[in-house]
Order: sequence, then structure tokens, then C-alpha cells
Amino acid sequence: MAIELPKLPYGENELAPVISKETIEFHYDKHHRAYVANINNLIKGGDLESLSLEEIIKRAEGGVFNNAAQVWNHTFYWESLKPGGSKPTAAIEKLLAQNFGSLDAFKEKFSDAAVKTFGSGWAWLIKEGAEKLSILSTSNADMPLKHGKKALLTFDVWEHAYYIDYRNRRPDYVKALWGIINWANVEKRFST
Ligand code: MN3
Repeated sequence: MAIELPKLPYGENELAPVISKETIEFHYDKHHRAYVANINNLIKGGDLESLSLEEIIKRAEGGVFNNAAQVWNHTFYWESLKPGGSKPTAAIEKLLAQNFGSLDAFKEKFSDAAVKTFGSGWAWLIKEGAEKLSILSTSNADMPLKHGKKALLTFDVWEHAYYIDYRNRRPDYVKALWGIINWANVEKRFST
């Protein structure tokens, strides 16, 4: 079965001014779409063609892994965001406080991991156990599922995610993202 580009869960202009319509036009309509086209070309006629995206990610290496993972990572990123943002649910705020000291301390540690990710990559909040969370930084397309870990939240820190709106100011982009987080989806991921 072909891998499909999931529909963006909001309008292309709805994350503005944190993420502009122009950034979405490149990041979703060109970059994310290209990863989908690439993976479909790469698996065509091969053993991986009948597998789900998650199974391809677990089994593949090299270019096949890179493109499959980038399809998954971007879908997960779009679903981590919400026009206008939200407040963390009580359950998530309690977990963040237990693991990192407070919501603000968590944001500081996560932001630090995102800003300090060298070159292109991703920052992740990971569910390690029933009450245990951790923060992970990955390079290029690498991602938690490949390492058997469950992701709850991600920030894309490839330059294509912020260069139109923030130029080289990655810290400003990371700071602004906190205003458009979909915390209900973070909780849903934690509890399923
Ligand atoms: Mn990206």
C-alpha cells in the first residue's frame, strides 16, 4: 500500500504568527510531501511495499529509513501543534513536575535540548515508564520509535522549520513554539 501524506490538522495560515503560512507551504507542501513521494518510490515493488510506515521504520536503514522516518516525524510534529495553543492537562503537568521539577523547568530543559541539537534534528519528550519521562535529541531523521521508545512531543529543529520566519534565530522559534502546543494530544499519546 502506498504511504499517504496525512492532511494538515488545521489551515495553513492558522499557526501564524508563530509559524507563517509561507513556512507551512514549504515545510508541509514541499518537504513533507517530498518525503512521502521518496518513500513510495523507494519501496515500490520491494519487500517493504506491503508494510505499514511504522514497520518500514523499524526494519529499514539508510535512505529508506530516512524518508520513512521523516514522513512519520513530520506528521507527529504537525499533530503536536495547535492553532492558539493550549494549557497542559492536569495529569501531564503533574508528570512534568514529578520528572523535571515544574512545567517551566521542563520547558527550559526541552528548549535547551532543541536549541543545542547540532545541525538538523529533533527534540523529543519520551515516555520511559508509567510515571517516568525523559528528553531526547536526535540527528537528521533519527527518532524514538527506531530505538523502541514512545514519543509524546517533538520540535523540528531542521533549518527548514524556522528559517523563513526566524532566519538563524533557532532559540526564538523554539520559545515561540510553546505558544502553539497541543497538550491534549500529548496526554492522548501518554495514555495510549
Ligand atoms: Mn522538517
